[in-house]
Amino acid sequence: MKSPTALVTGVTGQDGSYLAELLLDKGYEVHGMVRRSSTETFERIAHLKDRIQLHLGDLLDQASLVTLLRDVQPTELYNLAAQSFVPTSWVQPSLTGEFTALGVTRMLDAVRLVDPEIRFYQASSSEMFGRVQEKPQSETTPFYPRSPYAVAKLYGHWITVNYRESYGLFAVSGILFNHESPRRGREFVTRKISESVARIKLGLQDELSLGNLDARRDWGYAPEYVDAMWRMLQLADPTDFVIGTGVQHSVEDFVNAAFATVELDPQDFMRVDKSLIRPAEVDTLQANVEKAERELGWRAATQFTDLVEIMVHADLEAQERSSRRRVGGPGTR
Ligand code: NAP
Ligand code: F7E
Repeated sequence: MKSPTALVTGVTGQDGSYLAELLLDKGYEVHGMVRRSSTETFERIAHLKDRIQLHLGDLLDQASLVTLLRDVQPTELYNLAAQSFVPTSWVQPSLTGEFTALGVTRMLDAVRLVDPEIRFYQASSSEMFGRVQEKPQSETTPFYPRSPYAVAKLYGHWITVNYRESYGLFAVSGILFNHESPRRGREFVTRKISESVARIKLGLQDELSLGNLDARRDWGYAPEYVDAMWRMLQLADPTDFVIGTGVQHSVEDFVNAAFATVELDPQDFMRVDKSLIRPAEVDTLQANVEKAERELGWRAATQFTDLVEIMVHADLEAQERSSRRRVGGPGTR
C-alpha cells in the first residue's frame, strides 16, 4: 500500500521543520513547498534534505499551487506558510494580507480544483483573540485582532471554515498559542532573549533591549504543537481547536528565567527600548485547552522553565560552536 503523502507549506520555518520530522517518523512520504530565493533558507531542514522532496511554489502564485497539488497528489496538506512576524505586518500590511490571508484562499481553491478529498490544515493564531473578550480563550471566544497580521489570520481562519461549510472540504483551523524552540526565528521575543542571554554569558554582547515587558503569553514547546496539527487531520470529522498550555507568563518572567539559567542578574544587562513597543499591543493570552484534551487526547508536556532552559542551553551551544570557528573563542562572565 502507498504511504500516506503530506505536503507542507512553510517547511523551512520552525513548525514546518518539526512537522516534517514527525510525519517522516510516522511513515509519510513528505513534500515541502519552498519559494525561490537567491540564497537558500534551508537551515532548519538541512538534516532532512535527503528524506523529503522540495518543490517550488509561492502563496502569491495560484498556478504554482495548482501545479504543485497535481504533481504531489497529497492526502494531507498543512498550510503553515505565512508572513508570521507581527511588527512586520504594520510595515507591509498589504503584503501580509496577500500571504497570510489571500494565500489561504488560493491554497483552498487549489484543493477544491485538484482534489477535494485532500485533508487541509490551516495555521491559525491566538493573535486573532487580540484584545481578549474572555479569559481564558477557547474555540467559542469572540475575536478582536490587534495587528494587520492578526486581521489577515482571521481572514484565513474564516475562509477555512467557509470552504468547509460551502464545499464540504475536510478543512480545519488550529488556533495555536505561541510555541517556541531553538528553531524559533531570532526576531521573536523568546529567541531574542535566549540568544542574547547566551551571548552575554559568553562575553559576546553587553545588553538586551526589549519593548513591552508586561505582555503575557501562553508559551509552549513547538515539537509538541505539530503533533496536535497531525491529530486534527486524523479525526472522523473536521473541527477547529485551540492549542496551548493553559498557563501564561510575562515577557519579564521569561527574561528572569533565562538569566537565572546562566546565573546572571538581569538588572545588570536589561534596557527598555521604546521603539520596540507596538502601535497596538496584545496584553494577555491564555488558552482554554479543554476541547483539545477531550477530543484530540493532546496536552502540552513541557513546562515554562524547562522551555526557557532548552532554548538558553541550545543557544549557548550554538554560540560556543560558532565562536570556536573564530580565532580566540569566547570567555564567560
Ligand atoms: P516561520 O518560522 O516564520 O515560517 C514561515 C514559513 O512561511 C517559512 O517557511 C517561509 O519561507 C514561508 N513563507 C512565507 N511567505 C511565503 C510565501 N509567500 N510563499 C511560500 N512560503 C512562504 O513560522 P512558524 O513559527 O513556523 O509558524 C508556522 C505558521 O503558524 C505560520 O503561519 C504562523 O503565522 C503560524 N503560527 C505560529 C505560531 C507560533 O507561535 N510559532 C502560533 C500561531 C500560528 P521562507 O523560509 O522562504 O521565508
Ligand atoms: O512577541 C513583546 C511583544 O514577537 C511576544 C508569532 O509566532 O505568536 C507570535 O506573535 C510579546 C509581544 O510574538 C520585544 O510586544 C517585548 O507582546 O515573540 P513575539 P507574538 O507577537 O506574540 C503568535 C501566536 C503568532 O501567531 C505569530 O506568528 O513580546 N516584546 N519586547 C517583544 N517582541 C519582540 N518580537 N521583540 C522584542 O524586543
